[in-house]
Amino acid sequence: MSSAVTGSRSEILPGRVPRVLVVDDEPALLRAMARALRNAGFDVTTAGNGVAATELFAVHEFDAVLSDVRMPDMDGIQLLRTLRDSDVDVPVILVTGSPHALTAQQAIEHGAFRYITKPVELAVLEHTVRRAVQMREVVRLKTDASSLSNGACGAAWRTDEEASFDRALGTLWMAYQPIVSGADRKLFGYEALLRTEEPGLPHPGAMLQAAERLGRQSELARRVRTVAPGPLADDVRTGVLFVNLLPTDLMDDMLLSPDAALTAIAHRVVLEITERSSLEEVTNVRERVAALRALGFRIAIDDLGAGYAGLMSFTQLEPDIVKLDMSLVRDVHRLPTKRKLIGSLIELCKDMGILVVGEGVETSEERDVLLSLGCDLLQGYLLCRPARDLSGFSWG
Ligand code: G
Ligand code: MN
Repeated sequence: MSSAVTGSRSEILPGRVPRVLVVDDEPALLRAMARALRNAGFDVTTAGNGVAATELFAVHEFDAVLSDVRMPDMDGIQLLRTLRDSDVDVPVILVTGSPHALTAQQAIEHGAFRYITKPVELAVLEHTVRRAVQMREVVRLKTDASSLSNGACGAAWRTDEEASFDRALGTLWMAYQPIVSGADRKLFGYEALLRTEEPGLPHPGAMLQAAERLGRQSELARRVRTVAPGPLADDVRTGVLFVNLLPTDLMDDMLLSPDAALTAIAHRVVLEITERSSLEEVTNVRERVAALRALGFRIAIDDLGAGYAGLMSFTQLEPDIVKLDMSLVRDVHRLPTKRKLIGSLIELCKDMGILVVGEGVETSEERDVLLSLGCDLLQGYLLCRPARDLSGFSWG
């Protein structure tokens, strides 16, 4: 942490050290969070429970509050409500060990600034607190300006898009779609696919674009990687877990963290890197991929045939698995050119010891042509749609 942290005190609040109140009933975690924030240049006060926190508000002003959700007597949600009821408009960041949709919803309804999950990554913690303090300052300035000009301006320290993104992050879940072996018709594994309950961001593409606009891609990616193992984590019979990396993921050192949820089951995880976006912006691709392999991860090229990176990604990533994009698979039984193309790609992959997945298989005709061409693995609506639970599949 410490010196690598971006931004000095003066950059956050001119001429003043921002004051943060940290509330948690677990003394060790309270100390660790307080220490990390002090090292990052915040003036930190701690409280062991919600009641003590509200009492502190009677005598101090804070620029941000970081609070555990589950605490005896007064939990984090009650603390948030108490503050709002007494018109204290401080950004509150909630921290929880059990990311439950209901709590997320409640947190957002009562105007939590953000909602982060345990195990807390100190870099995320610090970044989030920094943003909270900055937003508070923006609101202060706006409110001052509007009172001067007599205009109406609510203390909305979050934009609508931030609020929507927060709700999406809070209600994020994964759908799982089976990937099946063609040779023995047995389950090979599942791909985890991002889903949210937020109507403002109804599909993964919208969520990714919002993350990009808000500069919150790594936050989304980290959340995906934390949630993805889900029901597969403790049951090896569920096979291999395929997880989509977001374009910026390869640049995130947290991906290599030995403590991360995915790393714990790395030998059962295939990281899918899409061919749709270029790897040009990623520095040291080969080193980064080698480090992932050293942890036990396998690498797949996703959406092959849909992007422009083409076969260059083969040399950059040296994939273990290649996933043929559904645009190639669609109507392969009717289109000789597609059949030839897929046939050659499969041959090339076999030569290189790479497994091939046919994605988006919707008809038995597509399935049969893929199998006749030697495609190792199949995925698509024909076998099973993505679902919240680990579903079985039918051969179609
Ligand atoms: O880019 P990637 O291949 O990870 O995207 C997979 C997407 O395709 C998911 O959103 C999933 O819901 C969807 N999908 C999975 N199987 C099929 C299919 O058979 N047909 C169509 N149209 N979409 C599918
Ligand atoms: Mn994919």
